[in-house]
Amino acid sequence: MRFAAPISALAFGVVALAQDQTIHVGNNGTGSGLFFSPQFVNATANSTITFVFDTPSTNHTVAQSSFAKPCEPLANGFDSGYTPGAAGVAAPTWNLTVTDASKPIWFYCAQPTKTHCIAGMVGGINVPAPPATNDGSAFIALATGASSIVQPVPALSGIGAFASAAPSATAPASSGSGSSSGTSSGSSPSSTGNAAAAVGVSGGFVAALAAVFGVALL
Ligand SMILES: *[C@@H]1O[C@H](CO)[C@@H](O)[C@H](O)[C@H]1NC(C)=O
Ligand SMILES: *[C@@H]1O[C@H](CO)[C@@H](O)[C@H](O)[C@H]1NC(C)=O
Ligand SMILES: *[C@@H]1O[C@H](CO)[C@@H](O)[C@H](O)[C@H]1NC(C)=O
Ligand SMILES: *[C@@H]1O[C@H](CO)[C@@H](O)[C@H](O)[C@H]1NC(C)=O
Ligand SMILES: *[C@@H]1O[C@H](CO)[C@@H](O)[C@H](O)[C@H]1NC(C)=O
Ligand SMILES: [Cu+2]
Repeated sequence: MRFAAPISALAFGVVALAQDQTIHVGNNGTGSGLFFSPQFVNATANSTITFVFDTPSTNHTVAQSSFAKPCEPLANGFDSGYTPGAAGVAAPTWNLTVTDASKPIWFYCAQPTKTHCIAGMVGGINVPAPPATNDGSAFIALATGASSIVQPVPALSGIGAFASAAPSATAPASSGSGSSSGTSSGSSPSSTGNAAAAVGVSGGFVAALAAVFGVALL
């Protein structure tokens, strides 16, 4: 599963130019607020939305809802789980892949402190263009008119979209080939050290190959 996803994403990117996009959560890098930025995006099937929980953040979620009940989880919907980010640490990201671009995907932040959803911290993917009874501004109006926020249960899989891993500031550990750059630049300082040491010995090329192979087996 983890092996197949990057390969198909790569293939799609080359063949059909999937437009991957970024939505900032709670802090767009220059200022913080109870918002998703941009709030609405159009996304093709198989493209990925990267939610960036910019730090310092105030502990947000990305939870799927219905249009009618913006501050309540949709049955079988996705939820990133609460993702706090302290000042000075790398921003966690969460990669959501769209599988069905034919229907709107609505989401909200479930944080009860300061009632983020009711403050308008909601967003959507492939929402109807205005004016429509279920366009983005109608969704925001329903959210700000909600009387309570219902807590979701973290779930990678949703309706029309899924994630392969929980939010993280580093790429998840790889179990296959094809992601050696992510592994070496990510959370493996000890294997980077081994590879550097191996290059120093005579016959370093073979040793380096062994080191790379060892990294791939992690
Ligand atoms: C980021 O958020 C701040 C605070 O809400 C706002 O003033 C600023 O215009 C935003 N910048 C961008 C690029 O969206
Ligand atoms: C999405 O596409 C529709 C139809 O082309 C367009 O009206 C709408 O403005 C687009 N929304 C965004 C957020 O780009
Ligand atoms: C998305 O990927 C799946 C699996 O690779 C493929 O069957 C489908 O045709 C793709 N959808 C689009 C719109 O390219
Ligand atoms: C994040 O918010 C949730 C819900 O309010 C809370 O249960 C959790 O303790 C918070 N985590 C941090 C690190 O503040
Ligand atoms: C999300 O995708 C980006 C770009 O491919 C990657 O750098 C990041 O590690 C991914 N995040 C997670 C949690 O997988
Ligand atoms: Cu929030």
